Amino acid sequence: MHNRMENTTPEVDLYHVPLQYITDHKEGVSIPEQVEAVCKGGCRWVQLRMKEADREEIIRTGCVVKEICRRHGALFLVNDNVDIALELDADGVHLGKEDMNPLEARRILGYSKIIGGTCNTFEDVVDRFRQQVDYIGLGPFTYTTTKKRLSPILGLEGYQKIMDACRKEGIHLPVHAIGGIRENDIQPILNTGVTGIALSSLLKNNKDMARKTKDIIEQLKIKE
Ligand code: TZP
Ligand code: MG
Repeated sequence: MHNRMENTTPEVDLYHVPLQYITDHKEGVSIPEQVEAVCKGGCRWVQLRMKEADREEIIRTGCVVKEICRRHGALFLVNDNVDIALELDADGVHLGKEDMNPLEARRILGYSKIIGGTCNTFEDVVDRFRQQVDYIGLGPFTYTTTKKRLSPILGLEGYQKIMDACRKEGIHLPVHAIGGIRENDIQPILNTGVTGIALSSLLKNNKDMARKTKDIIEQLKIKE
């Protein structure tokens, strides 16, 4: 199989953007404020995830978040909704298993946009790779309350198995671990071969989101 990066054209090399922040509701801190904080801390990849909001609210918030991301040179992706990603002219979309097929999303958004897909098993990875996604979100690492209807937990062993199988089968693409990741998990997770992490709670639940983001980025750099 080929390296996905050979036949796509996102302007950014996703292997080199190892931290993705996934937005969530936080009492007293709006989503734009969250995004401003993580960008200030050095995060360069934001996924707008607003599971409880209607289309209008997502668009309204997305316009503001996109401008913050642009100002900081951060990628701005939208969760689930290809049509909202299109309307906002986002950098891309992240698609779960119940969302639009990535090939269809590609047809709609074009080759310059980033399309990511959720995976829980090696079979999912093979499917997503064949559907020409630019990166995958692989998880959950462990239990988290951020996502409802969580897929089976992978743990370190799960990541190791899947990443080994990817290497064996020649599947090379950026892989972000996701789901319940705490600070002490980061190095062991990276050691399995994943190329980055996607975080919500760990950053969101910190009083100083910018500072925590900076700390995490330092840890991700050590790996390089
Ligand atoms: N998918 C699996 S976990 C998750 C998504 C979108 C949210 C992030 O999890 P956490 O534990 O809040 O970092
Ligand atoms: Mg989804």
